[in-house]
Amino acid sequence: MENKTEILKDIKCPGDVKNLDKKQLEILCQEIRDRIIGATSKNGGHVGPNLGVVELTVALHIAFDTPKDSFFWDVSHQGYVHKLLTGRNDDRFEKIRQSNGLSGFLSREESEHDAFGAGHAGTALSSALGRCIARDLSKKDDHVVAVAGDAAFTCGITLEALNNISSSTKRFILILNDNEWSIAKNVGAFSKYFNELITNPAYTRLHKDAESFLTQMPGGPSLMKFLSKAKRDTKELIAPSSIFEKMGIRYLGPIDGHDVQSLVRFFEFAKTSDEPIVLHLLTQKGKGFPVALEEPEKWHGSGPFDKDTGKSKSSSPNAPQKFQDVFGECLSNLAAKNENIVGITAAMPSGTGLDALHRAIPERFFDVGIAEEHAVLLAAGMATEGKLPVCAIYSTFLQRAYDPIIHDVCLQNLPVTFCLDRAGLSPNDGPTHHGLFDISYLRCVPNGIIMQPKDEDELQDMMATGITSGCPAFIRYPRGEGVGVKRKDIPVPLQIGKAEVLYKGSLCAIWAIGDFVQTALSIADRFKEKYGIQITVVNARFIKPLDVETLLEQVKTHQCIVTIEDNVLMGGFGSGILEEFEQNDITIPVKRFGWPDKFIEHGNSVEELRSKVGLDKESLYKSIEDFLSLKDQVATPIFA
Ligand SMILES: Cc1ncc(C[n+]2csc(CCOP(=O)(O)OP(=O)(O)O)c2C)c(N)n1
Repeated sequence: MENKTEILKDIKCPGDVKNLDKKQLEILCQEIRDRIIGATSKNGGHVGPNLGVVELTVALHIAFDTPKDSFFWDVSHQGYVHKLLTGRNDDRFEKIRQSNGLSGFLSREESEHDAFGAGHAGTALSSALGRCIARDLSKKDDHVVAVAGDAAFTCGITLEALNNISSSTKRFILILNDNEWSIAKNVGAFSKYFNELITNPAYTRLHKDAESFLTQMPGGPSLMKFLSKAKRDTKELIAPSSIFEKMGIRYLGPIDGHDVQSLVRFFEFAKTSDEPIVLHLLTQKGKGFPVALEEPEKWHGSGPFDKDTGKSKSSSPNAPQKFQDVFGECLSNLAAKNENIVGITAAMPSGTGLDALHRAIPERFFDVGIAEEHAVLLAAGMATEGKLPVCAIYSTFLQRAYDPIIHDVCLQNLPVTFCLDRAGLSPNDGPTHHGLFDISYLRCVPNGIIMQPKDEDELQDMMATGITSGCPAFIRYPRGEGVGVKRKDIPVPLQIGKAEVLYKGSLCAIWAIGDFVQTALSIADRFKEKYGIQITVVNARFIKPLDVETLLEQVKTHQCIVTIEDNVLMGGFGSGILEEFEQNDITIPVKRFGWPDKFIEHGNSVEELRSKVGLDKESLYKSIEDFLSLKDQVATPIFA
């Protein structure tokens, strides 16, 4: 173990970290950092969060024994160190978030050391509590540890769990990994409160004393007596009870989250606690990588970069603007002209592009923390007072707010506009982040309109349509760059429920949404070239209400209908068309293309993942050709 690069290589299972000495642990932590920076520099990943939990994770694996003991990581984007220590330091780590590489999150399928998978925030405390209750019922004695970032305390679910812990179990260990950042700077009263705890000299002194006490005399009960006495003596004036203690959860902190030996002592102590306990750890997001320390928001999640300079490798100067940036710019322009427009984000100001509104009109920008359910209710309340709220929430995270969408916004027909970025695939993130369900979960709710633009200019028009519609409006658009079309200076509201017929033809009409419109056009071009047949291509624009008039017209002049969408087939856009046919007693061959009834893994790119289920351009062309029985025939379609 003398060679500087030897230690991590020899860690094959968590037990291997237990016997390392102080110096070896220091080297191990450095090697882990190098490994994370090396791997993420190639393919991107959650750099800052992982660099911040190196010591904390090493200490966890020294003090606890997974898989007997279990860790419940909130979001689990910070699980790379845990992966490296649990037998996954191989080629798959090198390709993390890529095809045949490890997932960027924890996954029960990936390892027995991953007690619980995640990707959405706020799930750690509730799921860990569930595990504790099950353990207690089974009369087992293993330890359950929830690790949650400070931003997890902006989530309603975290608070619901906190409310439930002390009445449900005596043995619950919570690690609060406080780095003061969500993706952006953390917001809200809890964040301020944690800061007060950190800066309260009484706590700092008390726990410095506690730490040195632990160093001298390891042993939980004595420490507890010491702490209780200290509090009694000072009648809580010097060390006021934390909010956790008032909820029946013993609080210890603030604790240096980068000192492995000290952390191990605190964790060993937590194992002996006969009451639920929270350890408040202070960590630095991006620790050990100066560029990440300087810009924690940028380095929360990064694309490929030069590991020496930190310079991004993925930015191509001539790339079209991203949908999120078009959204932000357009909203700021619309809001400048209409003072009722307000923007709401649930902890994703830069990811959604809503930070543009923050820069332009800060008083009409609201970051509510990781609180999608609250964000939607807040919007509903604002709408009752004449405001025109725009909720910018990723498709996958809007799932959190389903009840307020139905019960508060749609039932009361309130004019809230939802802009759902990341509709479709988030290829590197995988199943927790793909936005493949929103059409199905929104289409069945009365009163709302649902739109999907084929390009950035249409996104602007749809925003104008939604905001002026007077009803709930949902606009879904994909992650990443637009197609590079020229945008009008002033967006024009669309006629609600009217599709755009791009090619007028016969035989078959393809109804597509989003970027599949472009695919449909190129398929039509190929048919024209190969068979001399012009087929119809429709940009549906509105998933709801469907342009039934145009659809029923086309039934008279076409022999089949094809639909293509970036959503699960069940309950999706194509299903809506089938329902219309059923309602109108129409029987016509229909072929729907969309995502199958299974979770889609992570992978390299949208195109690659689409090709696995036959949704890439070439497969679609061939499938439609087969459906029309055109193959090997020249200009004699079977339906002719
Ligand atoms: C429901 C939900 N909304 C938004 C996100 C996007 N998101 C991923 S990580 C993160 C911030 C997490 O901050 P924190 O828990 O403090 O951990 P840190 O990254 O600072 O270590 C957010 C907002 C999410 N994962 N889930």
